[in-house]
Amino acid sequence: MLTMEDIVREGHPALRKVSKEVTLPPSEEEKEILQKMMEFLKNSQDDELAEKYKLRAGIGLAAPQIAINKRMIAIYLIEEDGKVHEYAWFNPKIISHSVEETYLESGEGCLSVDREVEGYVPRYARIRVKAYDLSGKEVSVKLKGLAAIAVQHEIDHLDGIMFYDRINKEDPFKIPDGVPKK
Ligand code: K3U
Ligand code: NI
Repeated sequence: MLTMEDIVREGHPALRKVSKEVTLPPSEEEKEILQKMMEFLKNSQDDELAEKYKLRAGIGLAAPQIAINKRMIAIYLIEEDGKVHEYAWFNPKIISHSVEETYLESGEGCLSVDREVEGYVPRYARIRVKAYDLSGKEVSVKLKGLAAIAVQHEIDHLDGIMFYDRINKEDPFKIPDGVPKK
């Protein structure tokens, strides 16, 4: 199983590389890595396992965060209404998005960043993602809310982008231009 020791932190070169596409169909080894990434997320959200293995809770993980520069991400998120977002994806790509932007008022965090970074991270409010699942089947999923933000955060990792790169340097709490006025 993966633990926090497997997660690389700021300064590791893997976090700044553009990751390579996975050749399809994925190999058994690539599928096992992606399954382990999903297992990590589930364990990290299980109070007992998180305490036992000292895991920080995460809803998303990208392969570069375990020093593997391949385009693979896992998302595990249960929304308040019970909707489960469980995605283990190869070669995810945003194929369309809203003009409208959004951001988390609490800012974003990252398992590869051991410090608080304050500021708003502009994200598309709605996205459609095309990807390949663990069986190698093409999927197309429409997302909004935290799930959409998490997927954008993870795809950024595949492109060597950290969430704080997107925070306005002069005014970290400036409401992004694409956010509708209340
Ligand atoms: O957003 C997080 C969360 C954890 C438990 C419950 C609810 C929310 C933790 S931060 C997180 O999951 C990162 C993971 C990372 F760094 F490895 F990519 C992804 C993320 C998703 C959405 C917003 C900000 C960060
Ligand atoms: Ni991150």
